[in-house]
Amino acid sequence: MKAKARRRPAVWVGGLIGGLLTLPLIAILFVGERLAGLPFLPFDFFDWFARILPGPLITAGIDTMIEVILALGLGSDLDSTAKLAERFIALSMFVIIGIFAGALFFAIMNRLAADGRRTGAGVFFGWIVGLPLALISFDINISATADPFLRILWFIAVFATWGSALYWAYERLATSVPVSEDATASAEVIDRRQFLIRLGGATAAITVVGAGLGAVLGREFGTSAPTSTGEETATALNLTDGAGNPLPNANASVMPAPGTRPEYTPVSQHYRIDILSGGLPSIDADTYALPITGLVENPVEWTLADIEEMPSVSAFITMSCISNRIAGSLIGTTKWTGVPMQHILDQIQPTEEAQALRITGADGFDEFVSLDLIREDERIMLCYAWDDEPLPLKNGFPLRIHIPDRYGMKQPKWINGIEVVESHEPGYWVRRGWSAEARVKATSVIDTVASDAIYEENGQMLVPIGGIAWAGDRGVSKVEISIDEGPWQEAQLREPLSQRTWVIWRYDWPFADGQHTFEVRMVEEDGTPQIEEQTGVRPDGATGLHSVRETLSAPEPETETAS
Ligand SMILES: Nc1nc2c(c(=O)[nH]1)N[C@H]1C(S)=C(S)[C@@H](COP(=O)(O)O)O[C@H]1N2
Ligand SMILES: [Mo]
Repeated sequence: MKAKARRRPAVWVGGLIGGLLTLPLIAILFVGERLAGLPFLPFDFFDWFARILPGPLITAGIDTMIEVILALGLGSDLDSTAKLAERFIALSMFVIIGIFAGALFFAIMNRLAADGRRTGAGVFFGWIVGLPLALISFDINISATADPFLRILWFIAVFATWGSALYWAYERLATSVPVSEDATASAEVIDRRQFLIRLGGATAAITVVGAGLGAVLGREFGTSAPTSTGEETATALNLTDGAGNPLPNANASVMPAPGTRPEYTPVSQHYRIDILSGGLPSIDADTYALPITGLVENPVEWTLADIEEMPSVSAFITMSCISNRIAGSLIGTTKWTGVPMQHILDQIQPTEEAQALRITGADGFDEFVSLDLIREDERIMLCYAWDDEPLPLKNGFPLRIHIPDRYGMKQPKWINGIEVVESHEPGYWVRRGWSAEARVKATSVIDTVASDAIYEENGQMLVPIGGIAWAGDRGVSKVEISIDEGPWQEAQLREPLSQRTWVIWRYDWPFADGQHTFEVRMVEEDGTPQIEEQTGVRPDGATGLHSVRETLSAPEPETETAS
């Protein structure tokens, strides 16, 4: 006697179901992240994938996404749009994995299970899919706060559930419905369609509830945006530092165009980038000690008080992330105070074989700095204060290093140890394919075309245009603006806070009504022009010119209008 009639559901139906079931899986992983600091696998997978792919490919993918998001009017500023794009790609990739896995499962089951049930096949398959994802997560995720044991249990549970649901759906479709003898093919089709609709509804419901729950549980993923307090924004005319002391260029004659970013970034608004997506390291200032070990005559372990008693230097410094896009917000300027690293070398006395420092952060980050570089450059400092205050926790309390002319990735925060070593090796991001040198690329940005500050001079209407230009410690000799692809016009340069900060530029354009394109470029102090060719941030930092489009119209003459 034959068992119940079985069908072989199509492989594409398996793909559909695999994809559908992955949506609630994502939602549940999201809730786990928010509630218990468990890893969010889609982002772990994306990070891993992004690192094994050739850099330009992934950058091109993200740039395309950004263009789509901007074109749809869904993004505001470029950095949050880039994050949005990354996350969207990450989630899509995860769903695609689910689709392939579902199709594969149905194909396998169609071969194996023609003669009946294979209980446990779903759970087993779920684990097979989950295992590489879990391994990737353990390798790459340093932000999850949950205990590793809990993580393992979590992965076992969620993938068993996902696999079981897949198996259940397969069985449901493979087993004939108890319809009458004369059941027609069309009855089957209707039954299958209804099943898929109900499954779609159920997965959608779980996904929405899970995502909603995750959202209200309120932990923010990833590198947090700078926190801005409304009052501090939107004026470049801050002539004092955070403590109210006049800035060194307070008397500079060139004033920023209205709408230019603050020349001195309020510390609370300074960008933050690091490998931590969850909480910040917990560091106790009273018990903190910095060990400097390895190839030294005089190993030390200094408290913060020891370090603060040493000779110190202060400098106004602009720092940027290597992943700052053209005109991005991952750049800021403040006053750094610390101990010259040359002084520290004098104290510890590296041995003959010593070549480099390996500096580690409390988050597991590390970078190498060559001793030759320190000996050549007295400006390299072990920094303990920003804006005359101890470093904010998010910006590296209690100690971080400053290396002029290098992107942030070469400059560890939360320093908890320095080892003097024999060779200069690739640091955290260099091992992951980013530039070994990480020398800052020259950049210039239009912050404002101040259409609300149009003014008249000698019968000519002028619109102030302004922004920043920066080339690490290499200085800015010229900034030029081109309007509607016309000839390059030289802008005025405001005296900078220091050789290591950005320069505020300004150009007052005798404008014409209508829509215009504005483009900016700069020249370094030694005459080197800014690189005009567009390249993405990976692996060496972005190049290319910034341009904006703006529509201008002359203000109504002499009528006071409220705005
Ligand atoms: N310990 C540690 N230091 C770090 C990082 C990190 O992830 N961990 N990120 C680096 C990168 S990529 C940048 S751009 C700067 C950012 O410093 P900020 O967050 O204070 O702006 O820190 C650098 N130092
Ligand atoms: Mo960075």
